[in-house]
Amino acid sequence: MLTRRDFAKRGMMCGGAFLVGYEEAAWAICSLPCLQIQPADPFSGGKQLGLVNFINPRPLEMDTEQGTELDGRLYTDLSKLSLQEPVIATDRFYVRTRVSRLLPDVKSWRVRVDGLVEKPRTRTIDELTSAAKPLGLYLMECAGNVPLTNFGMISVASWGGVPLADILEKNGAKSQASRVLVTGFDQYATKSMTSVPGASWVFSIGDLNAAGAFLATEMNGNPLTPDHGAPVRLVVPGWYGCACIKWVTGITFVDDTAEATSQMQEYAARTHQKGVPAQARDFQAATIDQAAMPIRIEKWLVEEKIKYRVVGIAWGGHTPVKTLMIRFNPEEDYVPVDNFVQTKNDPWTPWTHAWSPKEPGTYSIRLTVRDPGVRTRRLDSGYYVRSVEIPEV
Ligand SMILES: Nc1nc2c(c(=O)[nH]1)N[C@H]1C(S)=C(S)[C@@H](COP(=O)(O)O)O[C@H]1N2
Ligand SMILES: [Mo]
Repeated sequence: MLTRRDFAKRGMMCGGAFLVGYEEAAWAICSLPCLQIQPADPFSGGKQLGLVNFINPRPLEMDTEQGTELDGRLYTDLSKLSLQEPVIATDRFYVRTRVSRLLPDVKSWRVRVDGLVEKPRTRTIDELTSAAKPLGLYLMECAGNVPLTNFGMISVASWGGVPLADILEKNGAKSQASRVLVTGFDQYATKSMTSVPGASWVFSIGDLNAAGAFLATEMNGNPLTPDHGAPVRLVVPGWYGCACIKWVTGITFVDDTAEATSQMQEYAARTHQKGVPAQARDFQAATIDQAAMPIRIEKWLVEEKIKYRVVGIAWGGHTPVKTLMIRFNPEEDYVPVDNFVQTKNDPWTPWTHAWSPKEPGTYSIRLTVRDPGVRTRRLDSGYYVRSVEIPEV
């Protein structure tokens, strides 16, 4: 049997495998002659001169932890993403809220399963880790991912853990138990300047099952690190990170009258709710719409001419889209992205596009998806637009 690691190796040996859907397709593609990123590569024989940075109002340290506890962050430098390897190393995976100084001992950690159940019980961390299995590659994005932080609050990891459905099933929930409240440890030694402590979220059981939610104990083949929620966190594939509760302490069955938590209310606008509902049942699923953005602009010299290559990612949504369109300024028209093949919505799909700007100047790069029926609220509002200053053409 092939292990995940074998797949990953094959994927890496075979340039372009990732473009056609990493996991399923790596095998199929690699038994054929390896596909290149594109058949007629306009950059072949050229030399990459460097990168043109996106315009950002303030300089920012990427890929390094800064601050502590609720104000602790790490922003992932997306410009380093490889076209072949979708996973971000754990020490570069974005962090929103660093571990509390008051976190209890992880070796004696337990998760309560209680509320509207016949009999409450607890799961020890040893029970959870011994039931853990590899669950695949999933993306996480903070709902508050913004240009000011170079959109560095989005990453992909290979996760391991226990499907939440396995835990929910075995508990003899009462008939009125339609939802579950997942609670994380949230007491900090220092008061936050910017955030409200209290990370817990109420989900409908149907939403959790549909998303394939799981309790993760492993990330990229190792136990979770403290900043990523050790010893156990929730991952809800396709949902914003605010629902992916770290340091999980409890899973409580509740009914339709459950109140929205402070975390849900803090994130209501950023998860596109209508107002700030008081009750959990009035919250829409905090899912990520199909989205796309450029992550780096490469400057090349090809046959004595300056050329640019835009590299980007597409993610979110639940049905792959056929065409992604790019536009380099409001006066220009949208054109289809050269190399974009999305076969899976999760994890992200990298894409590339050759660009020869007509003159030096400032360009604002915007993407759009024209597939009917695909919801793209953030793309529609220009949320992921990035600007660059092109010095020479
Ligand atoms: N207990 C707890 N869980 C939490 C948070 C928190 O503050 N406390 N922040 C949430 C938010 S807003 C995000 S985006 C993700 C980030 O997970 P990461 O830091 O591992 O990337 O964790 C979520 N889980
Ligand atoms: Mo977040």
